[in-house]
Amino acid sequence: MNGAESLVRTLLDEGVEVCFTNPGTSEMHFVAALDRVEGMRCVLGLFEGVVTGAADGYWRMSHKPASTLLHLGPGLANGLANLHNARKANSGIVNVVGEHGTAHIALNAPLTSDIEGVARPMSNWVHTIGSSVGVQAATRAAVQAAATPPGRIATLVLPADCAWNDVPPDRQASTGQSMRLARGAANAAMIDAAAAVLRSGEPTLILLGGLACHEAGLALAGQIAAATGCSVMSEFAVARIQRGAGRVNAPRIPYVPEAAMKVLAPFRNILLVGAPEPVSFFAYPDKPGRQSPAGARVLQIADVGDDLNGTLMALADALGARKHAPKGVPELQRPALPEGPLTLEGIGQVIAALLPENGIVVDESVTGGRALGPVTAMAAPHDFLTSCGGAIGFGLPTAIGAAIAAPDRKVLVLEGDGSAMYTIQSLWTMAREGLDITILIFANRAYRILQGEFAGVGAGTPGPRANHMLNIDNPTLDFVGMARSMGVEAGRATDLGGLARELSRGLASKGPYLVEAVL
Ligand SMILES: Cc1ncc(C[n+]2csc(CCOP(=O)(O)OP(=O)(O)O)c2C)c(N)n1
Repeated sequence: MNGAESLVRTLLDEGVEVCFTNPGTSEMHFVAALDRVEGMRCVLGLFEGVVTGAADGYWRMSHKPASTLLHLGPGLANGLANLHNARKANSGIVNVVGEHGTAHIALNAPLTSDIEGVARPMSNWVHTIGSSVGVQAATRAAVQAAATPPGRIATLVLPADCAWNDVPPDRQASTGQSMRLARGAANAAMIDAAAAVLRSGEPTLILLGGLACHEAGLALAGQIAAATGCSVMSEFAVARIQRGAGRVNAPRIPYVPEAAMKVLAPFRNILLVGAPEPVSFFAYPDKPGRQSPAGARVLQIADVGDDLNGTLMALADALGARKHAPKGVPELQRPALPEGPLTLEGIGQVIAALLPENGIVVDESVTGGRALGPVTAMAAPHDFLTSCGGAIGFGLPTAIGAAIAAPDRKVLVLEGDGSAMYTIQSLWTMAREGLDITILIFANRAYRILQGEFAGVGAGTPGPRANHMLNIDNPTLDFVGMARSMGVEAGRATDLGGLARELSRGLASKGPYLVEAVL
């Protein structure tokens, strides 16, 4: 057994069953090991942003780390934006990054770089393997780091000689799986403080994040709301929220700062359960960064890595809320399919009407999806995944990982045309792997959000050169053609009737299907 085989065997032994890859020469022994060792599903991405984004989506739906295989510093660097998103989503990922053989590094060959230096800003844990004998222990430590609550980015650098050198027979035995670290226990003092706030009768918001946005946490928050009259919302940048008919509706805080501040203005108290304090995405001249109203009390009841359901349960018990039916549970209401021109409201209705039961929605529609929240709150129950780090190019890769983690569920990606172009080669992986993903492209032919942000930051009105940086209409992007060229069936919609037909076709198929909605 060589070091590469030891790595693959140890990953499998630690429960890592999927590897998203984009290899090069220094990773060939790892690739060879995939042939020799049974059980690792390997998925090729044609750009490293696809690879890292897919690992993010896989964790969000399975709560198991996937591994990536990346080619030295530049391969890792190509994957960093989606590693950033994954880190902000608290996703656990084990990156395996190939490195030159140890003796070769001093020769400063073209691909030589400071891999640890590239890895560190987007990783919680970084380690370079020293020998083939050390592979097993290092791999176990990497998986343990990735699985540490709430989920972390672990980057393991594998020099080529550590991959190709043998592990002597007397060092091959399994050392046993690594320990999984537990979530932080509910904090009794914080629960007492939160209960006192909720009993005071002052306007209070429970703001949920992380795993508190799954069905059980939402239900507990809904019981507390029923008992105390408080409100329940979720963070804007939510990794995965379970929503739709039959589930407590915890609307996300809006993106636009003015809208967020308006929503938060009534509250004297904000209790954070797995969510950070709400702040604006960006700094704007003369606008505060914090969105909570001045003078409001903001209490962090539990951090995202803590036992959030345990915290909510203890809080509900302290308030005698467990006997109540949860407040704010919408009933199923499918809108009638609208006709007419493609408006964002109309598109929202079509999506809400057609959304399949238990679907997974990956949202990177940017401005296109702003009307979706209320209408899909009454749609069939679904999981909703959004970008937590704001680096665009997240949606299509994340859908790949989600589809692989949940193969019996339909994935619907809502994707801005500008964002789609960052990782468009994801379509090829979807076709190759036969993934059950429907993609709706909001083809507004512009960086629409930036047109609003231009005024928002006080830059005035864009002139011709500035406008040239904010439009993507010339030449026209042909998403149907791009999809077909990568083996994905596709169709175009220019009105709401056409959208309903195209979306229905995609949702009825078992493979990837792209719909370009021309706005
Ligand atoms: C990695 C990265 N590069 C650039 C940006 C800046 N940015 C934010 S939104 C956006 C354009 C999004 O366009 P599109 O997906 O078409 O959505 P729309 O704004 O039209 O709704 C850009 C370039 C970013 N957020 N992340």
